[in-house]
Parts: sequence; structure tokens; C-alpha cells
Amino acid sequence: MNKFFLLFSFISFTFNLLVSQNTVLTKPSPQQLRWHEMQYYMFIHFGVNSFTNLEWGEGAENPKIFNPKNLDCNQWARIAKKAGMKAIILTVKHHDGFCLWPSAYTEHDVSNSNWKDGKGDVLKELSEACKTYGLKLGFYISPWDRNNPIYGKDDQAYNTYFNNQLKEILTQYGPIFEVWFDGANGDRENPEKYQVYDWKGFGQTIRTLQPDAVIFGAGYADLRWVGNERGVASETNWCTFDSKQRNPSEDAPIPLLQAGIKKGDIWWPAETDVSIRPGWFYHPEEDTKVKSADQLEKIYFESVGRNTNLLLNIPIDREGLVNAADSAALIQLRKRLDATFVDNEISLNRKWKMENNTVTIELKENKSFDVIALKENISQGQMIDGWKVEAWVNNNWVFLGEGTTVGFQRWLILPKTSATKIRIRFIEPIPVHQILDVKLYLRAMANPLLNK
Ligand code: FUL
Repeated sequence: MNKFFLLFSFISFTFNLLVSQNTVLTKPSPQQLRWHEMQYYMFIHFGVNSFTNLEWGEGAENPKIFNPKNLDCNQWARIAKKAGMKAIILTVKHHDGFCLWPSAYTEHDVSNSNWKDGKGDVLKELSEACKTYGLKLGFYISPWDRNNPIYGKDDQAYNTYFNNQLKEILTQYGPIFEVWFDGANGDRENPEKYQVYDWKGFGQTIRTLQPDAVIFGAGYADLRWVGNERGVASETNWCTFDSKQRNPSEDAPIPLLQAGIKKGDIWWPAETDVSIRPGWFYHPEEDTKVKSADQLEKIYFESVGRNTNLLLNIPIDREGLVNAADSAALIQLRKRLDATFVDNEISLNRKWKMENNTVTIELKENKSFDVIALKENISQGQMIDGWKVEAWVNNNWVFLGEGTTVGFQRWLILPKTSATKIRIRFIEPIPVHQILDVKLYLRAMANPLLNK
């Protein structure tokens, strides 16, 4: 009787533990899960600033100055595709309020520019180019608008204006995968221009008209900012966050944006954004300041390899084209990544088991490697909090490196090692099915910025 009771208690305790572990874990929405797969896509900053050499336009620019005589969105999309990117996000309206599509709600747009005698629509041309090249399309739209005279004077009227513009873009250009809300606002401290946004209303418009889209940044977003514009995600990076720390109108504290919050009650993963040049918009004097393949590879490792997606900005020049220096750097990066992650993958025996929180993996033959890539089954939530890698060398387990979180994907650079077996020791118990994938690679090209 006693034994049965003990056995029963043990089974019910284990069952409850499993159920509670499973139910407390916050999980991504299907839209977020699809977004995690995107990994790498192009940001494009383009507008009146491209012609005035400014980063933040004042809103008083004459729309006529916008005249990219050789604009070719197919060139942008062709380069993005060749670079291995999955999508393009265009700044359809930056802080200056100038719209790259002909909006029925303002005169401050392409229809009053000299480009194509006011008959052009950049967003339309880009949406067609993206379709041709099999890329997804997203847009950046700045809520802060320095052109619109009612901004900050009549909250409701401006919110209606902004909402109407969202409706135009969300209904006339096909599927949108991401809406990017910029939190920047140079008038935040100016009581004359203090605008209270209707974040709930904007969110509803997006959910209703494009239910598959994810929202970045401000408002009730699906994705959080990574906390810097340098292209570096934190080594410890939880996809979860505490809903009480997410304020729709203000950035959460930077350290929290960087690391996320373990076992938070909302899935709010980080997206990394950075420009290939010092500025976001095109400035001719920056043609010689395009990031090198070494710098870009470091950024890629520290974003895509640290559980975020990389949104890499390529400014469009005054002709309406991606500059040759930028496209050359993008293609060099692609070649380098493929040489490592396509050509230099080390085959592993896939029948691995978890014993004592440790997974041991045999290599199909003795091979050299210097990168380990782990993936976690995030459809069930994020759990892994610490791990160490060891290799079987000269009949001994030799420590190679360690990490904290994994999430969708984590790459760790290791000392170059030849071995027939590796093992990963997890600090906290995790079910074996939480580890989705383990891969080893040998980096094809030396990069002084990436060596430990
Ligand atoms: C910032 C903006 O102020 C910059 O101009 C740029 O658009 C960047 C991506 O976001 O908040």
C-alpha cells in the first residue's frame, strides 16, 4: 500500500512538473516563428535626405528635389537576392514626412516631385521587383512627422492621418511581412509638438489588414530593438520579456532590450539593425566608408549567430541605385558565408542521446572545425541557459568553449580542433527534443576581427 502510494506520488509529481514546465514557457506566435526563419534582410533608407545630404530632414524640403533619374528597384532586389537576403524593408516615410508612395492624404510625396513628372511610386516598383526576385516586402514608417502641421497639435487628427496612410500601404502593395515603427522623436521634449499616438489603433489596422505581418519597435510590437545600432546582439539573448517592462511609447531600458528576460510572459525577440555605412541615408563622401567583408562577417556572427535577425541597411544613392561599393561588400560577405556554412559543414552522426544533461555526438570522420552552431526548438519556448563544449582529443575530453542562451540559433567560435567526438554539457536539465540541431563548421577565411 505504502509502496503504491509512493509510486503514485512520484508519478503525479513528475507529471505535474512536466506539465507546469511546459505551460509556463512562453511560446512565439506563428507569425513570430516564421519571422525567426528570415535571418537576414535588407533595410533601405531613401527619400529627400538622399538629396540634401541630411540624416534627419526638417520637413520643409521642396518635394521637387526628389529626382532619382535612374531608379531601378530590380537592381536593389537583384543585389539583395544575390546577397542571400530574404526581404527588403523600405523607409516609405522618414521623420521629414515625405512619402515614397503617392498618398491621398498629403501633398508632401512623390506625386509632387520631379521624378517621373510626379507619376512614379517607389513602393509599387519595389513591390513588383520583390515579387520578381522572390523576396518579401516590409516598410519602415516614422510616426514622428516634421512636415505635417497638425502633428502634436491635434493628436486625434494626426492619428487618423497616420492610420489612413497605414491603410493605403497595407492594402495597395500586396503582402507585407514586417511593419517597422521607429521610436525616434526629436520633439519628445517639446510641449508644442507633443503627440500622443494611438498605438492600439495602429496595431489593430495592421492586424486586420495584414494579419501575417509582424510589427517591430514601438507600440504593441512583436519584435524588440536589440538596444544599439552597431549590429551587435548580446551573447545572452532571451526571446522572452516581461510585459510590464514594455512601454508602447518608450524604449525599455537598454540592458533589458539587449538580454531579454528569462521566462518572461511575452515572446518579444530582438532584431538587429545596422547600416553598411556610417549614415543611414546616402552621402557621397561615405562611398569610401562602406564596411569591409571582415566587419560585415563579424556583424553577421554577432547578430544571426546570437539569436537575432539581421536587418542590414543599404542606402540608395541619388541616381536611385545601390552603389557599387555596397554591392561589392555584400557579395564578398555572401561568398565568405557560403564558403563556411555551405562548403565547410562537417558531417555528424545524427543519432545522439541525452545522458546526465550531456549530448555526445560522433563525427563521421576525424575532421577539423572551429564553429559550433546550436538551435533550440523555440516553437516550445526558450529554455537553454548555459552549456559547455568539449572535444575528444588524445583520449581526453578537452574544454573548447561555453555559451549561455541558444534560442533560434547560436554560433560559437572555438579554437580550431580535430576530433572524432564532441559533447555538449547543459547546465540545467532540458528535454532532448528541445535541442533542434547541432552543427560544426570550419571557417573558410581568416578574419582578424573574429579571432578570440
Ligand atoms: C532611428 C532614426 O532616427 C534613424 O534616422 C534611422 O531611421 C534608424 C533606423 O532609426 O531611430
